[in-house]
Amino acid sequence: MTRLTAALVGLLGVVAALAAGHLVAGVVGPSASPFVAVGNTAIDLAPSPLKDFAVRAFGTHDKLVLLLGMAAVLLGAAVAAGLLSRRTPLPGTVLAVVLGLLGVSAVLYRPDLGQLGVLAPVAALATGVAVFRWLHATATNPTEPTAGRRAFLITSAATGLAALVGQFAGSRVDVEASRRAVGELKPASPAPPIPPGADFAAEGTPTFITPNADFYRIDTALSVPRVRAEDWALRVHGLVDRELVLRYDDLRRRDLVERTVTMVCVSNEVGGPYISTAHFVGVPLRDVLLEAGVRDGADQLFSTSADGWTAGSPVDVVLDPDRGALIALGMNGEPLPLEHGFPARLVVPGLYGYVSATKWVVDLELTTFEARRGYWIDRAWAREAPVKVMSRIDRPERGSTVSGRVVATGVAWAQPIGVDRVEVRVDSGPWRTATLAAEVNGSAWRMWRVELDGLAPGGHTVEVRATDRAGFTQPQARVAPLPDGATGWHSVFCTVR
Ligand SMILES: Nc1nc2c(c(=O)[nH]1)N[C@H]1C(S)=C(S)[C@@H](COP(=O)(O)O)O[C@H]1N2
Ligand SMILES: [Mo]
Repeated sequence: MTRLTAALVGLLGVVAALAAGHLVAGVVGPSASPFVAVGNTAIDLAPSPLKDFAVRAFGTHDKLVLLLGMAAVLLGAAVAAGLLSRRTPLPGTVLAVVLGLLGVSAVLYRPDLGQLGVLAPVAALATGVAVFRWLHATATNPTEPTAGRRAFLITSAATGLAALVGQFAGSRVDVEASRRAVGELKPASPAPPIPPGADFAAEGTPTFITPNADFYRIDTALSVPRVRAEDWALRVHGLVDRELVLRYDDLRRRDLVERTVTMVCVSNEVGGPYISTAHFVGVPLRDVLLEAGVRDGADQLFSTSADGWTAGSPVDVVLDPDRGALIALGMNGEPLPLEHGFPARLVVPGLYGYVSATKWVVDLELTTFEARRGYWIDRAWAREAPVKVMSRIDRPERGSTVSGRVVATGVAWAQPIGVDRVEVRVDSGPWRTATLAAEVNGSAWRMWRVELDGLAPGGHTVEVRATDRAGFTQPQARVAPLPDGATGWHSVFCTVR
């Protein structure tokens, strides 16, 4: 066998195995696909410092980096095993079995997959071994060199084709059709319209409402959970008077409410981008919890998503009628996009996402903070995480050169009570009070602007700080996001021409 053939045999064996696993996963659950399951398990098992580093270094591309890294390792191993197998098919067979078993253990470790899930990696293992050994035998057939070559080519083409079919067939759980079939989610009480002048978008702030396509996305899911509305149910149980099981239609037929909420991630650095605002439509979480009847002693609402991710929120917060926590079904006039939690998610104003905003939510358990710990709590993040008052400078941009009249703009937030004041200073000079845009509500961000006149040519440092409605001013000292959110003043260096 030539080196090239040997490498190809190894490569095709692995590709065929992945395709078979993916194909079977299309039936037993997309996240059972061995590649995805191993990736998801790697995410869950990765030590917290590594995960925090990945988020810092690659931001929301961290998953792509992981997938590409895994693909590179896998293809490298396949080629190496192929090259080692020029005399005997043993090394390649061993690799196929080892990778298959890795897939099996990853699937068994996933909390969201039933026993049937192992069928996907088992199919991958069997296909990998069979295809590899068949190609190997064909390529090394000494009696019929031309027939052998032809058979090899045909098998290779068939494997490639099967891999393609596997890619397509594997991802066919028709959740898009289910989402389209939902139609309009018309709120009985719509949110007040956003007043004109609620943002300074023409001068560099974000638009007040973030379009769904631009809404920041943070989650541990390598493949977005694909739950159809008609298959979805939400169980409410634990320390309650009566257990509830709510179906999608049960919820959407109620009087839906719409609320304008700014969500923010605890991993957002000072000046960072993981913050967005939407009109969320759904059912008040409080109403559902009161229907179930929360028993004394329950201090934690423990929510679980379809993929096994969990979060714990304080019961007094989610029961607070002024807080307005939602079981959201829609966002900005559409059913939730798949990556933002279709069919349903939680939205709790004033709490960071990791302790409240469970996407693809399927289970609400009333319990205690003693009894259960959410996903990130065992990974060094704080149990209670209210959003901290914060402000960000959007203009002038960091490192930019500006000329003429300098207008500084940005956003500030202090959910759920709202922003009272934003101040800006240049080169540690006196604080100037910024003009605030119209207030929408205390749970949404507030845009600000200030004209910085009389700046001499040269470099300048612009700093910002916000004060909330309780009179608490954002502290100056920089604190990293871990364990309960960053603080410190955002500052930007720019040059005036
Ligand atoms: N199922 C699930 N829900 C989740 C998460 C997750 O990893 N899995 N991440 C949370 C975090 S950390 C944040 S900040 C918000 C982000 O919501 P978004 O992606 O819709 O902006 O979702 C929360 N809900
Ligand atoms: Mo987050």
